[in-house]
Amino acid sequence: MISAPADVAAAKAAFPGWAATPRAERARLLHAIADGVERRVEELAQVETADNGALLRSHRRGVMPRVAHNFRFFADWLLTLGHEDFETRGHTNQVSWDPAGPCVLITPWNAPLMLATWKVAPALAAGNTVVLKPAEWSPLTASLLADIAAGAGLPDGVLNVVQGLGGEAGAALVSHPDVRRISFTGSVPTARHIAGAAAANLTPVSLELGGKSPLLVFADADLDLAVDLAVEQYDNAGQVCLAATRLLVESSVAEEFTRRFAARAAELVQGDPREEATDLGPTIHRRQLDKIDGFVRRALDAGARAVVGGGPDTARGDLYYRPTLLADVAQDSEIVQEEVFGPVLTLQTFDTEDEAVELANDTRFGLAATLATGDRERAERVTARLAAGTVWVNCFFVRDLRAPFGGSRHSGIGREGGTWSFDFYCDVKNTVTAPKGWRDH
Ligand code: TXE
Repeated sequence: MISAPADVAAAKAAFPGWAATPRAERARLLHAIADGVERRVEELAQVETADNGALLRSHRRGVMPRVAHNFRFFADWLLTLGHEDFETRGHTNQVSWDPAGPCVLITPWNAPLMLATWKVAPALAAGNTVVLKPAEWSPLTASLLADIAAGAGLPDGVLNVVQGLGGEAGAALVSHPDVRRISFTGSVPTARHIAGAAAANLTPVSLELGGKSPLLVFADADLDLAVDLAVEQYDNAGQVCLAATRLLVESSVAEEFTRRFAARAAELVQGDPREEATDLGPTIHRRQLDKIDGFVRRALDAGARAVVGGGPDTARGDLYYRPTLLADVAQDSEIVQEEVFGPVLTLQTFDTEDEAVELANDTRFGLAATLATGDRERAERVTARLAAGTVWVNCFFVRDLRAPFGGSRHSGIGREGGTWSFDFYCDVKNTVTAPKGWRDH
């Protein structure tokens, strides 16, 4: 394994050549990587599931094809990125997007290749070189990606993958003075370390962190749709930063909603993530399961009531946590305020729109919010008041790469997607030329 500084040196050495590579050629190589991903979808899906335990069927049919799309999208976007010209008293201003330099990309285990390629694709498209450090719990697909990129003809040193522990390999990368951008997805405590290390070198940082997002269910909603949206929050065993883990339901429909939700949750198939019928696989590791269970135990001790689940499924081994819904929880309690990152939802009720908005916004996070309502005007009113980077109305998890993605407050700094990615991965330059700047030859 190459040590972290050696990889930064490789990225630094490869940068001038890659930055000078014509955009059309960079785009061609990114499409070639997408071709390589598409050829190896089955292998990537199998390996990702073996590594992190998320469902094989979603890796196979959803995630890996979208990984290829990530490269195609940013390759095509690169070709539309133009120069902006305007005039000042006869002088021309020309705004251009220059590649920034070597970028360090640090990614988590819950959606390893998907989250990595949201960063790798725009960073490479913009003309930067990359050092990618995947999470130590899910390292394999990043190394496969490096293999695919080499096979596609990406020059040496342009995409480097470092494997190692966060506190060692990751820490060495983020404190390196030759790094020009750091993009991180992961936990708040790690983000604090990274932001501190980056501050020493004044390296720009993009942080995509956790959430405690609400699902607001109004009495005028299609209740079956609302229940579907709520049950969807158990995807990936709840290990999703965007998950709407706080169900906020209007009092008049709370009983009916809870009854239907419990019935639907009881139908979920928990088991081997490689089986086609499985809805809910294992958690990433035993420590995560213990952490999830700790949150639930403390909530129950404080008076919460388990409407659904409420503990691990020990019959299946030591990695499975039963889908859980906790009611009778206080707004200022740990279970309502902290990210659990497991299949655990809370249920609270409200009587007015004001109360719903107040509860929704009352955490330190601001990543996403979901609304179930049949009233368009209400949706507009409530959306305008929600502190969230993404709001879904009567839907969930719809993601277009042209749209900004990210959160406010403890959910992060910056946005990924479309032009927001290029703004981050480029140094923007304005060139002003005098009206008679040129001698006639
Ligand atoms: O994340 P870490 P962990 C949350 C979730 C979960 C908790 C812990 O609540 O229970 O975080 O997960 C690298 N310098 N999320 O401990 O530590 C590490 O190697 C540089 C939410 O696994 O943040 C990995 O590659 N890098 C989140 C990456 O950071 C360091 C997804 C993420 O690990 C480092 C994952 C350091 N000092 C967890 N220390 C989301 N927003 O989706 C660690 N790393």
